[in-house]
Amino acid sequence: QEYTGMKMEVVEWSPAAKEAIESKVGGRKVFMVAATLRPETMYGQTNCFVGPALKYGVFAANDKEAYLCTHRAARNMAFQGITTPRGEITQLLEIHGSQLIGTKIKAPLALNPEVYVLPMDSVLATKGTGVVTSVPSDSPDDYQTLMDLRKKAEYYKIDPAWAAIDPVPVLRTPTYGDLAAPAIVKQLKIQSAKDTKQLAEAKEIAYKEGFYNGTMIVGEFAGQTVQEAKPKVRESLIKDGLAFAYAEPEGFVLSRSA
Ligand code: ZZB
Repeated sequence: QEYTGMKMEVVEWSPAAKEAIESKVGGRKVFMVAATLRPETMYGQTNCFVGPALKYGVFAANDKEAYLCTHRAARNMAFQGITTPRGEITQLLEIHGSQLIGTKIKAPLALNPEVYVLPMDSVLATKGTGVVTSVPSDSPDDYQTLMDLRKKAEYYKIDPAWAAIDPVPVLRTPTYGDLAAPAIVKQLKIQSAKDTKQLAEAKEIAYKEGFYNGTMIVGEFAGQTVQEAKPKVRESLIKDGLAFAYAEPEGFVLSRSA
């Protein structure tokens, strides 16, 4: 899988993270790195998700920057030469996902340029970076999780203000309009993020519909099809230093450690 690694710069740590992190990064700028397959939807980011029960690390990328992700992702980045020196992992500290909730970060390209970190139980430690940027307009999982968090903010121990940004229209499809994910969630009568089977189906529909029938309605490539815009948005993010190419080299990593 060829992901785009989005560099989401930390603006303000949550109180629990501040204590654990600030003194240990050697003055480096810290970025949470979110792995996405949908760079063209980055205009519609409204928050970011981590797995509250997952373990994360902050890893030196070089003398000036550090990346927050799972150890597994840091290892892949080191072998891909994304961090230096190539093949070497420099972990600065370890932190639990739950401690990151409420951290404020920059979301490159987003119409809402600053967003908060929220919990999502279905984030997999074995995929991407373990950090997921949330686009509720086009990702059914993100939309339903955001709705659940809003409904039960107290239960999830979040400040409602962190989940206050509404889905932002990014692309238009003939069948589902400007907000495909909410429309598909409604159509499939999905009630909560625990409806995992229907959500998997919704994701499949949203992917296909967006990719084959979507037209951009915001950003530099508004008016172009999603298929045209996707690689252009990606290239522009990478050129501007806001993202990098990140591959999920399952076989590669296994053969290295075998
Ligand atoms: C932004 C985005 C916008 C995404 C969208 C999807 C959609 P796949 O196809 O199963 O590989 N993701 C990334 N890492 C994780 C993780 N560790 N655990 C759970 N989810 C993760 O899924 C790749 C997508 O799953 C990624 O692309 C990311 O969310 C999420 F409008 O980034 B995406 C219809 C989907 N729409």
